[in-house]
Amino acid sequence: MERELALEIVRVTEAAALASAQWMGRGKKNEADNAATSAMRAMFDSVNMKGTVVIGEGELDEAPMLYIGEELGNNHGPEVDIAVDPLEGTSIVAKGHPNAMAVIAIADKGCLLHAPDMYMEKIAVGPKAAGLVRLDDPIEKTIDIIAKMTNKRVQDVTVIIQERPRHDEIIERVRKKGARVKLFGDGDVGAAIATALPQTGIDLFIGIGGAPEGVISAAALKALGGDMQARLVPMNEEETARCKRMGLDDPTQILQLEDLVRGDDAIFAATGVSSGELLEGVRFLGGDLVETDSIVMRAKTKTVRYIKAHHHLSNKPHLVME
Ligand code: VTB
Ligand code: MG
Ligand code: MG
Repeated sequence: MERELALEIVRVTEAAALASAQWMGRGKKNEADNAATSAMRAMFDSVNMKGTVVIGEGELDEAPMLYIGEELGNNHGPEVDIAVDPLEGTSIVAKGHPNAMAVIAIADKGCLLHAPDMYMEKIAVGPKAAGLVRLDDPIEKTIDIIAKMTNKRVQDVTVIIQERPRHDEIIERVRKKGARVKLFGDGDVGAAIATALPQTGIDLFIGIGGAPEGVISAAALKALGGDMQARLVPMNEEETARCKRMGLDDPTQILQLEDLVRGDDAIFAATGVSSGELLEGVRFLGGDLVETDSIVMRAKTKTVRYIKAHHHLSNKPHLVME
């Protein structure tokens, strides 16, 4: 995969963030999501690649844009699979809450798990504990391993968990063990990636969230040298059948990082919409000036770039909210 693609992709997440940030706090999550999706879709046309959406906004008959199977790019350049979440955290943007991002993961054709839109159990850690944590280990044991590998006291180990009733038991056990719990409302891509960025102080991400988000997170964790294990959680016969159709004979098998994203030719890019663990959100600075913060990384070289950009909305009328 060509390395220029990494910088091209940031332009795409920036466009989605710029468009959706204008919807922040307006209580309209669908409008925010649509703005991100159409801005992202339009920008993809100019990218040098022959891409196919494998994780997107839905099946062909349910999503007008960025649907699974849609071809993206200008047809020149590498053949790649694309996973997108134009607005990871639609309801947080609607409420003006933190943590929303526009995200894309790209890998060589055939290298991203074609995760259906269902729940997935996930555990993620940074480089220091990579290869040492297991989804099925008791959480108490996992925390001990992390304390040892990060040279932290158990009471300083920080576990990030999505605030949902389904996580009540695990939250209780982490607290009993004496570790710190950081709860978040929405957006588990940022939470999973935060474990692999030392400046966040977050050591472990655990819980059940979206499977598409799991694959996107995995691309970033690969580039950051972190680790992840996952398992799909089909809730009914139909979801089980969907897992089998995508080639998983045992839908509840443990998926390693390598099963989620194969090889090391993967790129991850994100632009903050509202401020979160890894990125600041979009700032409207007055006049037509808008500032964005993005992160882009490549698994092959493990280079991580933080890109701050100043945009002049008067030069991007197609991204301005009507
Ligand atoms: C998950 C998580 C996402 O929505 O899909 C979550 O992966 C949905 O969980 O990051 P619920 O069904 O409990 O609401 C996000 O938080 C945002 O898309
Ligand atoms: Mg989405
Ligand atoms: Mg999402």
